[in-house]
Amino acid sequence: VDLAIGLRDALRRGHLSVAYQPIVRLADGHVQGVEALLRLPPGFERDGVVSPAELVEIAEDTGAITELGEWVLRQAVTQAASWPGISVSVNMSVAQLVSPAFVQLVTGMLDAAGLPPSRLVLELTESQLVDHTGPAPAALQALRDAGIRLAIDDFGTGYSSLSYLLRMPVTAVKIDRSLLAGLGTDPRAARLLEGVVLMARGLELATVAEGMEDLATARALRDLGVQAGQGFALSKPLPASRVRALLRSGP
Ligand code: G
Ligand code: G
Ligand code: MN
Ligand code: NA
Repeated sequence: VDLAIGLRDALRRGHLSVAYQPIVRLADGHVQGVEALLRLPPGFERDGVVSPAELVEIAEDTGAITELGEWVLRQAVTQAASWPGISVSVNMSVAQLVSPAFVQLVTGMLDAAGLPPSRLVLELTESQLVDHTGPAPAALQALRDAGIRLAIDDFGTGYSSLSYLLRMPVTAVKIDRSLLAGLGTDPRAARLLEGVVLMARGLELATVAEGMEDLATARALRDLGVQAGQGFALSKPLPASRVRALLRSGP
């Protein structure tokens, strides 16, 4: 079975979509950006694939991720150009980033859409950054030189090496939700997050906490100095039309 063909077919038929989860400044609730997330229609099933994460994983294994990733990126960049001021974060697979033509592809999309490069954030997981098959620092620097921002996704779940933070020209860390788990109950969870915040400040990295499921967690993270957050307590991923309404009315 050829998922690549199934995928191309699904893209052409408009079966896939992109949802946008608000990223909120914790100090005042201002929506500073959104994360683009691939979405499947209800009842979507192709070769046993039922979730976006599974689709991404299979696309990575079959090479179809280049096409899928490019489609998501173009959707996100085009949508974001129609929204005032906010940034759009897009998840990257390593196969996209290691392509030598990637910088031109992205800057071409930004130009065509009229989106300033500083409003695009590319997210790479910590494990992709640390792995030896991951992008070279120079490839990331080329994106930074073009004005595009780079965030480390799932921060705190990759490898124990932190030395990559000194090599990779990233601009933000997205603190994985597993680090938020003990916040209400285990005082050590707060100490750990304090350490992450201090480190991020020292390295001039922005901080975004992921997976805030209740407002008490959002408040605790704000008090610990985390700058921004996303999660079901603040907003679920939304269709593009609802993002526009949200930006008009406030959260
Ligand atoms: O939204 P959800 O929790 O189902 O996402 C599951 C996983 O799929 C997450 O790890 C997310 O990073 C990943 N994902 C969602 N959209 C994309 C995408 O466009 N590209 C890549 N590479 N991963 C994505
Ligand atoms: O791996 P990545 O961080 O890109 O994926 C983010 C995923 O987390 C998305 O699939 C999104 O649907 C999911 N997500 C967003 N907010 C929450 C939350 O508050 N709780 C949980 N469990 N998942 C969330
Ligand atoms: Mn992400
Ligand atoms: Na994450």
